[in-house]
Amino acid sequence: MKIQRFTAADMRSALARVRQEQGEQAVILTSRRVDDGVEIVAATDYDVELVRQALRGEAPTPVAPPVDAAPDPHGREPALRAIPVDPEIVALRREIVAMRETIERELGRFGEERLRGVRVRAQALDDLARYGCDPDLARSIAASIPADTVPGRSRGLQLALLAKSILIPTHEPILEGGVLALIGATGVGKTTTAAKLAARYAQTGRARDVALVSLDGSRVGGHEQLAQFGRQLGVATFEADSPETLAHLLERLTDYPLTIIDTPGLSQHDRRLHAQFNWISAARRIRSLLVLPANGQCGDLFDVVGRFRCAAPEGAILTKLDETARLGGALSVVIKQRLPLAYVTDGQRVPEDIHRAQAHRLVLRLGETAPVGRDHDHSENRHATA
Ligand SMILES: Nc1nc2c(ncn2[C@@H]2O[C@H](COP(=O)(O)OP(=O)(O)O)[C@@H](O)[C@H]2O)c(=O)[nH]1
Ligand SMILES: [Mg+2]
Repeated sequence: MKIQRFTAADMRSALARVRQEQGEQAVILTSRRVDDGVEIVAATDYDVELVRQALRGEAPTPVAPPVDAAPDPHGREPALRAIPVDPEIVALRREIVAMRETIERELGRFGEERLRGVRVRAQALDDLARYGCDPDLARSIAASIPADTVPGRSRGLQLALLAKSILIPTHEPILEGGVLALIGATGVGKTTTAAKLAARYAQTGRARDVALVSLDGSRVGGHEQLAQFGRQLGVATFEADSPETLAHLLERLTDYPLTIIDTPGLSQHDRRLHAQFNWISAARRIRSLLVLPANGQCGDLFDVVGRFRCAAPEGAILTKLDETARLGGALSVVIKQRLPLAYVTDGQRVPEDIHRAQAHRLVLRLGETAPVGRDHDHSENRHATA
């Protein structure tokens, strides 16, 4: 069973987070008001038989403690007894899930209609949709625009609100040194970004202070791609094909202030490596950054973030900004998943096309690259770019 604690400003956002992270089968164990909103404890992957026993008052068969159960500050046991398991109750729960979805959808629609009653908010909803922003995020931004805002100011305000919600790490991750792994799906730009980061680090000091490690031996030419970048940059490149060789290699590389690990993408084959990667990270601290393509579909990106949550990435890198006109989708994902955005990349050149993420630049880019809306007053736009 996987038990997690979620906090959010209100019940709707808390439920949305539960659903995003634990899926439709999640069961709410407890909910309560806390200082800054509401807190929900929810469970998924629970053992139906164990719960049945608990409901019948029998001593449950011993099982390993849930590894990722959220620690309860009050030392309470998770409220197992609150989980309904009778088939009828299960059916009922499914209905409740469906009802909850309908209510949330209706609330969303209702909220949107109400927001649309105010011109500047309607404009914000349209603009944010054009940028590719997630509708939930768009509504919460539109709702934060005061109703009496002068129309000419609404676009600036909406971008400022969006910029404020992008988390940017205060320290540049590579400058903290240590072992940094780039994780993410295949083809998103991990290898290229690893080379860009190594080159960027070398620019601040010496090329021999950074090592590159390739774990991508499963693909023909996988190691070679990184090795080629290494040769161009004068950066030492190493390979590891198993968790054991990686652990051994990292021992040898402790003298390097920074080691960047390039990982293969997600696939059936890599799943084992991924699991063992977690194990190694316990032995020597490997931090990770999740690489997400800015031109990806919002839903796919949410999925990827969910799948890599077990590696606990400390932040994200958005790649391929140059390949999208709707950057709002990817930005919505990092905002809603509270992933600090460390870097962005906007081209294939190494190392020129990598930059530290800057919230205001990103939101300005939204306006510049988005397709032009049909029913808008663009006097403000002209004014802004004049
Ligand atoms: N346009 C553009 N292409 C990129 C960017 N980053 C990487 N690429 C390209 O995307 C392709 C896949 O990159 P690669 O680093 O091999 O991805 P990996 O499979 O995640 O390691 C390569 O052709 C890269 O040159 C970027 O910021 N913009
Ligand atoms: Mg690669």
